[in-house]
Amino acid sequence: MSNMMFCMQCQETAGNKGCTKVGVCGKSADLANMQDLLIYVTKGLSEVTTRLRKEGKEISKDVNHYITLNLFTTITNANFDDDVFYARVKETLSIKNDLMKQLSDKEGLSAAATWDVEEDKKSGFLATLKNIVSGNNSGSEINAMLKEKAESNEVGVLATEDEDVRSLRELITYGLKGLSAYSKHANALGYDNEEIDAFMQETLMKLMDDSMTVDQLVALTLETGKVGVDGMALLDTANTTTYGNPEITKVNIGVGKNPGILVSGHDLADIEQLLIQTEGTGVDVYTHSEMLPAHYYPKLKKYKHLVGNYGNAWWKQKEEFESFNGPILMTTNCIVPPKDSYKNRMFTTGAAGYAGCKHIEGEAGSKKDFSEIIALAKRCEAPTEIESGEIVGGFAHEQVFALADTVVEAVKSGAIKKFVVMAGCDGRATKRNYYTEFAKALPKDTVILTAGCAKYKYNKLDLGDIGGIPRVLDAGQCNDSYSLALIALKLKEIFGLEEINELPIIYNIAWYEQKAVIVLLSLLYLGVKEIHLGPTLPAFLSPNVANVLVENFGIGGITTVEEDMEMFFGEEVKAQDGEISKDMIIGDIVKKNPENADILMAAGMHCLGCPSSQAETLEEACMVHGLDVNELLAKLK
Ligand code: SF4
Ligand code: SF3
Repeated sequence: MSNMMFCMQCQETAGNKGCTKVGVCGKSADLANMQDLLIYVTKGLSEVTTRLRKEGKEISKDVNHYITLNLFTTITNANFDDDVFYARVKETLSIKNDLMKQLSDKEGLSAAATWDVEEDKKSGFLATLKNIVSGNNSGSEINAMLKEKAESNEVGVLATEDEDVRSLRELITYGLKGLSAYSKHANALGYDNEEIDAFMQETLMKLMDDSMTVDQLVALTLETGKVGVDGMALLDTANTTTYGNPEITKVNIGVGKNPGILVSGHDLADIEQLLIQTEGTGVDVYTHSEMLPAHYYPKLKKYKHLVGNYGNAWWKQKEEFESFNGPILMTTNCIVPPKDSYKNRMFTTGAAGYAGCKHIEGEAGSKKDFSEIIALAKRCEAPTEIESGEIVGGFAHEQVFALADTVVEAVKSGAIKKFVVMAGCDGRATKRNYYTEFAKALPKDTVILTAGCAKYKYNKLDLGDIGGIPRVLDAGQCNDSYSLALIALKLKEIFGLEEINELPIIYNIAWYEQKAVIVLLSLLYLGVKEIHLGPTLPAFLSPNVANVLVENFGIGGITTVEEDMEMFFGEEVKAQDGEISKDMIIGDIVKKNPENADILMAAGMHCLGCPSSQAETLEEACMVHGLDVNELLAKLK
């Protein structure tokens, strides 16, 4: 096979491990290779655990958690620390060696499962490994061997000539990585599901099985979606049991006068511990990007010093972390390689990591010590204000069910015509401005259902409400896409529909990181059709695999806002063309709706019949009549 291999990490481009795109993700080719090697040895370990289960032997929670964290550590933009990968590869091999001793049937194990045993025979690898494990570390020698292995063509799920097999393996691998994120967060709150762990491990093993046909891999892809739903349910139970059900919440986007700590990523257990440890210290806590939904949970929002959300989605962190002035704690992805100006106040924990940034240790569910971050915060200035006001969120399933009567009434009366699921990820590519423009162009009788950091493209626009129901309903993190599925299923039940696709719901999902893949697979498993993915279709989908998705599920991409409006809404949206604005001609405003004439006359424009009304804009007319254009515009809208 060629040396050009698809990158295991990158969602935006079909890059390769030695790609010139390193500037895009901030990862070196060496680091990308080591991440692939970690997946490779994790597959070997998973083959051993899967066999042990078949032999009726129990696998400990610690091993399950370890495998889950290995997967999560390699997720898009979570960990950029080479040392972490070298250490985890060695530890994974060591765990596997121990478990191998319990395995009765060692016949036909894959190369990934037997790898270090072979090396032992050839080059004394195991002897060196034993030295390392026993603390007698001659790290550079073993690291050189690992590096060599990582660069070999054997490593990587894509080590196959068949592009369809490769594409499906990649799709499933990303799905598993997303699933590992759900599991890891649930584990951190003391929730486990051995069936999910066993599935993840068995599937990792199957990804090395060259006898699996394309059809079998397609079936495995859907099964991954099914377990994805289970994983989301597990995490939802963990979050809502621990912190209560999210509720409608106004979140301050300005700043206070105290120094603050900014918490980013998705791990609620981490922010809770930080809130407990900062209480009464005079240090405030702010959320950033995907941590925003922490404000929606009763048992987190009760902390008075959780004062607001600072900034936007992950990709703007270089400017926002700079102006925050205080320490930043990254609990998961997405990390942008930090600037030197704030690198010494950026900390990581859990699966997140960055060489040169202090890592706060602690296993999932253990007590972490954040005192160093708190002490640093006390020496920092308060954050610089970059915006002010509030945003509203907290529309997870229970909160929406509580509003079900109002929502159903609005649908029945025609006040709400359609829901548009715009969940997913945000990113820096300018083509993603499509989502801002799409949200603005949506007919006013539509409601956006969102989850994930994609919301930052439109959650600060004034999109208004429909009879008190905000036009953007934020269910929470990308992890909370489960809520959107539950809301859809509830509406299906209330309206007595046969199947989910009869609902007036459009799916226009933005994607970037690997968790988006498990959201997609879960929706497919739930039978949702005609999902549109943007800004581009995943590059790793081979033409045949893309065809399977198009033919069986009606998956599509996006084009321009205008064309997509036409596609989704047809005539309806044309009727809404020419939304009233300040620069609209008075005559056109009246033509659009004759009742507008009454509003204009009541405001003092008694000259509607005069010729100038055919040439003057609303703004010009307001100037002439000494009226406030914004006030009048609001009335007309
Ligand atoms: Fe290149 Fe993307 Fe892989 Fe980074 S993640 S090395 S940008 S292909
Ligand atoms: Fe965002 Fe990374 Fe996807 Fe969790 S934080 S949604 S991109």
